[in-house]
Amino acid sequence: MHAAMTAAAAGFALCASAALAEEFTVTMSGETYAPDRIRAATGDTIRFVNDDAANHNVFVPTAGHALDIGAQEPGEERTLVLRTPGIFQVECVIHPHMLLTVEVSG
Ligand SMILES: [Cu+2]
Repeated sequence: MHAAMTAAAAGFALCASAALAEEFTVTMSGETYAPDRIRAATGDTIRFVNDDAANHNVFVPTAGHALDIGAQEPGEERTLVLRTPGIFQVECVIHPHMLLTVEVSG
């Protein structure tokens, strides 16, 4: 009885956190990420939309968050799920002046 109640409570917690997950949209336009700073929580997602005529990229050099999605062509969208708390920097390797700071709370 007690075990069953615990399982039910855990199931509810999972559903609640999924329902609360947020999606942030970052536009790559004019060789900038907009917005250039995001405060999110684990489980949230960032949707990168390339609105430029040039290829862009999502590259994260920060240890523990490292990522490189390769070339993202004009019109393409990529989604990043935030699974690890911390602060990391996103850069475009093609245009190193494109910077985005992401803060992920636990
Ligand atoms: Cu770029």
